[in-house]
Amino acid sequence: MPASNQYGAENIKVLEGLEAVRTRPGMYIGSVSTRGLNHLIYEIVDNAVDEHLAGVCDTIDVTLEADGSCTVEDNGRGIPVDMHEKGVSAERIVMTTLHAGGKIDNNAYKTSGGLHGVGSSVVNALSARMTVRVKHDGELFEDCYERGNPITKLENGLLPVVGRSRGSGTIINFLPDSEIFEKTRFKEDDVKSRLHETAYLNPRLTINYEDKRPGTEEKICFHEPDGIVGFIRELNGTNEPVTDIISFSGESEGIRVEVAFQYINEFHEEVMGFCNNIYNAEGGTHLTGFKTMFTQVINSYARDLGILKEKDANFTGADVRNGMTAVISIQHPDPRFEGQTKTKLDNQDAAKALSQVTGDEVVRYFDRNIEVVKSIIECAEKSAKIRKSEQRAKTNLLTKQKFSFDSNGKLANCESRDASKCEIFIVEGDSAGGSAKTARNRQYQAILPIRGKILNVEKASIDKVLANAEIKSMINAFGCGFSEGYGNDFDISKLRYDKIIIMADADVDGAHISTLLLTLFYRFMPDLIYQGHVYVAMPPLYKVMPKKGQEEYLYDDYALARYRKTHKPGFTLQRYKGLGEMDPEQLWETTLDPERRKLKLVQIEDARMASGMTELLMGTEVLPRREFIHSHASEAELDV
Ligand code: TSJ
Repeated sequence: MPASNQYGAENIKVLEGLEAVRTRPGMYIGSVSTRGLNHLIYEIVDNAVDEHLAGVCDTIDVTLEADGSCTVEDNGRGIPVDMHEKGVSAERIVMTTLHAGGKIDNNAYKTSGGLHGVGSSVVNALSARMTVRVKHDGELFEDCYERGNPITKLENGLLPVVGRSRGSGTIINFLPDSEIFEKTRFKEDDVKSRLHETAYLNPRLTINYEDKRPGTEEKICFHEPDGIVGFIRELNGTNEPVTDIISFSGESEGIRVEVAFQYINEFHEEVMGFCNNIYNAEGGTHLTGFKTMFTQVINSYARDLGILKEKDANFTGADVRNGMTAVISIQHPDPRFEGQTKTKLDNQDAAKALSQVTGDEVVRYFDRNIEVVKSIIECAEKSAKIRKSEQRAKTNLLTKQKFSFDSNGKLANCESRDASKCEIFIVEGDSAGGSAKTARNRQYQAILPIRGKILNVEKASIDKVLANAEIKSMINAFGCGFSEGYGNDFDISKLRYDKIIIMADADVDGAHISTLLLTLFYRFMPDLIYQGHVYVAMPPLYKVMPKKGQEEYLYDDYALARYRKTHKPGFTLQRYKGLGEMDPEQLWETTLDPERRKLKLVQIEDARMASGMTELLMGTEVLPRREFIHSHASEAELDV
């Protein structure tokens, strides 16, 4: 059989595979929202990072092109373009086969964390067009696709040469398909922070980022030779350090382990885990291995130093990590993931490896730096003291005030007690709260108005948090308690609402309120977010009333720009400054009615970012705060 015929048959199967990706894109990239869109870039960049991990690539260029496409170029060996056993260029197989197996991507350290590592073919399938260029042996090869379908004619199964090249490498340009994605504009802030993170995790890699899109033009070089030590430095920013940044690495169970940590003078704990350079949002065995051993080590020093007496109980893990910022990065040859979003590392050998390397290296450091151990123990003592007094406060809250929410009259509860059908709207401001109470479907929609700015839980001590009336009424209304570092009284099975919907104005203050609420949930009720119960309502920004035809609500400035292009001028435009400006009927139509409203499901990364932003917004530094508010003021969507 001639090679081309063979390929013909193969091709049909291939396209069926990619068609499945287009039918259910969410299954491959998580969602078709901006998150999924940005994920396309990370997927392609991860392929280049794999080449870096193979030791044959030190530079990756990522360009957001003016036409909305993205170009990723590396200086690696170039995707193999030679004849594959199936009778076509290997590059074709890589770009058109789901989970292209075999030699081509059989890389021991291939990224495969959760949603990642789905393969370049998925990006190809979800791109209106994609161009692959490979520099190899002085020649420039090219292959073009539309929606995953190859449109370049092969010559005896091989790619055409379109020019000369110097060096070797791979250049991918792709334009996300607007038939698939809700929005096709990459979010530069997410892209930049992800690329920066990648640079921290790969200290010998340089990533050149360029945004060529009109209005957001920018060029940044991400190169972080200090690696995760630099990452800790950035995470801790200008906080007052309690210790130096301590770092160590080692190998155990065939797993490479790298750890860096530092204590700062804050009631805070942030321990981030990465496996094969992919962030593990839900943590996993590497983190538990580290934490368990670290707790053991500190308690053992505390006893040796006589700080804990025989009768004293050990410090808890949370005590010991009070003030800690840590990054744990491992390279695992065969990572497995579990959890809600498949981002929780599941390999037991990773726990063993972390326990072993941490036990050896931390003790070695602490033996030589005993004053560091003492400062860490001081942090733990502060935490233990608060833990004990708060335990009492908490018992009071959960027993005596259990049903205060009904008597204080703020919560307008719904009639149904079937949690799976119930929703609670957290509404900023009494006037919007009043409208919402009138507008809602009282059968299954509850309204909880909150007043003013809620407490910033990032900075406040736990007793202040629990004393805050707004927070108390939320905890009481949700019905499932809360968890914090000192113990876990959170029981999601008691949750009284399937959806918790944050409803705030589409302006700076509203974004701020949302950020604070997300921070609260992230710190004290993270399972609400992990299990997908938290949403942000998206009230419209505009109402347009044409002279003839249907009036419409528009949800952002893009929608308005589009409307202007597609409609005759002379329509009336109403801009909503806040939810309070809508009458109950409008509020129902635009924001409450499940048939018509727009909700944004909050993901754990959103909350993590919100928690970081809270520091920016509430911190003492005035400058970044103002800059942040201004740079985000135009984003009508609360895509924090
Ligand atoms: F796949 C892709 F399109 F997503 C992509 C792949 C995107 C980008 C920006 C780069 C790459 C890529 C792939 N860069 N470098 C490589 N290298 C290989 O695929 C390769 C080359 C040679 C050998 C070999 O064993 O000789 C093995 C591999 C995996």
